[in-house]
Amino acid sequence: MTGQHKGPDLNRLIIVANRVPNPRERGATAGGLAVALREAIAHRQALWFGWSGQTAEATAAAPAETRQGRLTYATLDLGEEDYRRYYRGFANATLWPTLHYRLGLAQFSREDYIGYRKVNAAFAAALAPLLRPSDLVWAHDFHLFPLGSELRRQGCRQRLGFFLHVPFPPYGLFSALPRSGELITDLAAYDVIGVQTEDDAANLRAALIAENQPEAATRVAAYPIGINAEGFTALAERAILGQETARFRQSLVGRALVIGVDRLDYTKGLPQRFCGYGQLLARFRQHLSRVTYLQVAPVSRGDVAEYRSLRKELDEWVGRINGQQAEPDWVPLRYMTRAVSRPTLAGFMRLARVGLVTPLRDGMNLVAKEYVAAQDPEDPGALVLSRFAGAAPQLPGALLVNPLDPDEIAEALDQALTMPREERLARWRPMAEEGRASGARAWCLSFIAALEGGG
Ligand code: GDG
Repeated sequence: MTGQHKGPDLNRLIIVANRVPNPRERGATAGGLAVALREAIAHRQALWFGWSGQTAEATAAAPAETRQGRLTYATLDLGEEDYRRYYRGFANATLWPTLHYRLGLAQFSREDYIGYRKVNAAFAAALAPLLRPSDLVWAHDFHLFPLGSELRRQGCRQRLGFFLHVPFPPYGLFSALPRSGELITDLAAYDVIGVQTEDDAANLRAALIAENQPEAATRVAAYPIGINAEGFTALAERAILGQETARFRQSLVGRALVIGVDRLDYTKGLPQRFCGYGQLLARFRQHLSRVTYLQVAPVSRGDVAEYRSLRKELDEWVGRINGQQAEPDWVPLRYMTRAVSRPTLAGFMRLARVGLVTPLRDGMNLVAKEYVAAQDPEDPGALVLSRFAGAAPQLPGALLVNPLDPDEIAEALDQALTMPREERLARWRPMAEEGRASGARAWCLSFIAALEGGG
């Protein structure tokens, strides 16, 4: 990175993503993507294109545009039927579980698949007229596998990039999905095909080769996403002095805090994690009444059946653990399904002795990186991390666990809670350095450099 930006000479960047952040809401509930992209594109002309988050009778043919400085947002409302088939159906109930290695949870319906392709074609038809010849197009995530080939069908000759935020499983698993060959072939329309980790890259290359796209396989590379670590550290430093963190700290009355922050999703391993915490209290009795675990789990995709049953299961776990272990003056597990503001989250993470991040599979997992960035450099906490998070190879100081094994989680929690300060420092320092060096901006710039043909 040179640190210089040439402003007007830079090619305009077109970000295409299922959801476009609302320009007026600066992020109480911002997801991983919005968090990572915002400042990284601050010095370019950019167009952010995608679904408005609203439904209408029929999918709009032309987008509504809002300008904010150099950034234009262009959004389409989705027709009710398209929303059900494309978003709730094929994207969330078919592709999401499959890409997270959960074939048993995947539903397949031919109508949903057709709806998914139809919305990708509608996005391409609405976007193509807005494109200038030198634009760079960067499509995000599993909602948009076919977008590149649909843009080519519209006659677009721009450089097209695709980044998959979630894992890509081994071909043997992915190919069990009906029509998976078409989806893999669609990816060959992109000039740059990015994934989070080397494992994902190897899986996707093998899939492209198996589907007779060996040349496209050479365009696959890993671009591990990062966060704005300095920004998050500053947020945590400010928040720790604020009223909300002070109130929360008081409520802990000196007990060690374990924190978990995840969208309420079955990939995040929450039942196993709660069970692991229950095992900690049952097996390592010295922690009784000395530890509090706060799990923030804002509800997502509440209209998909698996998410509703997960919520019920977690309610039961919380009731069981607190019912069995609580004292009149101690609630071992505090659980909230409301989102909290980002500064509040940063303050709570800084306060926590342990960050507990145990997804069953995760493309990257930004929470693990946020936890590291939020720590006090004089007295950092310890991170317990799933070995199946894409972030694991980048966070060697974490205590890695198999998230399916509650006993292993309990043992790691005990180790983290009793870890001497010297060891916490030695584990944390290199992770914090790595987090600053490979942040959101570096991630964006390296992908864009590849898209420009220079990377
Ligand atoms: C996908 C991939 C990949 C969560 N609760 C609250 C809140 N959050 C924020 C976190 C973090 C973000 O949401 C979640 O990011 P993750 O990376 O953990 O997970 P996904 O949403 O599944 O994201 C993932 C990511 O894309 C980027 O490529 O890492 O693997 O699945 O920033 O802090 N933020 C606020 N309140 C909450 O209650 N403010």
